[in-house]
Amino acid sequence: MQLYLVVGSVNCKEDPVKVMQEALEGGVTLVQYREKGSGSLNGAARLELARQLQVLCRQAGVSFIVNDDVELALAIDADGVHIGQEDEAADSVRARIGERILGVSAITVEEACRAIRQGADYLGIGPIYPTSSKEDARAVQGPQVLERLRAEGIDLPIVGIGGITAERTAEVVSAGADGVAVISAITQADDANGAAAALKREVLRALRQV
Ligand code: TZP
Ligand code: MG
Repeated sequence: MQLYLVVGSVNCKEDPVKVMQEALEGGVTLVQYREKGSGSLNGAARLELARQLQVLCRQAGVSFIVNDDVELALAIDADGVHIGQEDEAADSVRARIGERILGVSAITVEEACRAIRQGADYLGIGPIYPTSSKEDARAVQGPQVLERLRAEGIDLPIVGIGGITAERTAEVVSAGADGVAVISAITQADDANGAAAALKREVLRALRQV
């Protein structure tokens, strides 16, 4: 959960395969394939990119999770699925994916508790800060949302997401996250390897202090 990269063809400044290879070298610990938004790939192209990214993750020993698309996840034997509040219910996805990793996006204590009851393995919480990578993002929560969830006894692994940069990482981890999930901080960087390494350094430094 330390450094979670969310990646798809739409958000990448360069070839997603190159971006992800560099990001893995920089220390990414988990990858979510999120092929969404205008201009996103469908059909065979979507499947092909998923397969290419999955191979790189396997070589790096990093789990590969698919956003929303349970069929795709099962077709490529992905390590897991990530869903939001407006997607298929978590218990139904859990029944379809068996022991694979299930991540659920949540903001409120109620959403988090329901996700846990329905079989989530981890929670994605955000947007913590303003983001331009998700058109239909919910209201900005601030790191306080993480403190609130931890204070309510939510002890599942959590990644904060939304507008997170290396500079903001310590604040997110100190507030209760086990790691950070990013799109643009890595996929829009001139040097994805260096950007990932800087984020990872900040996560590890912050984790030592909590
Ligand atoms: N879910 C909540 S915010 C967000 C998602 C997928 C986008 C995060 O992208 P960025 O570029 O790291 O703000
Ligand atoms: Mg979704």
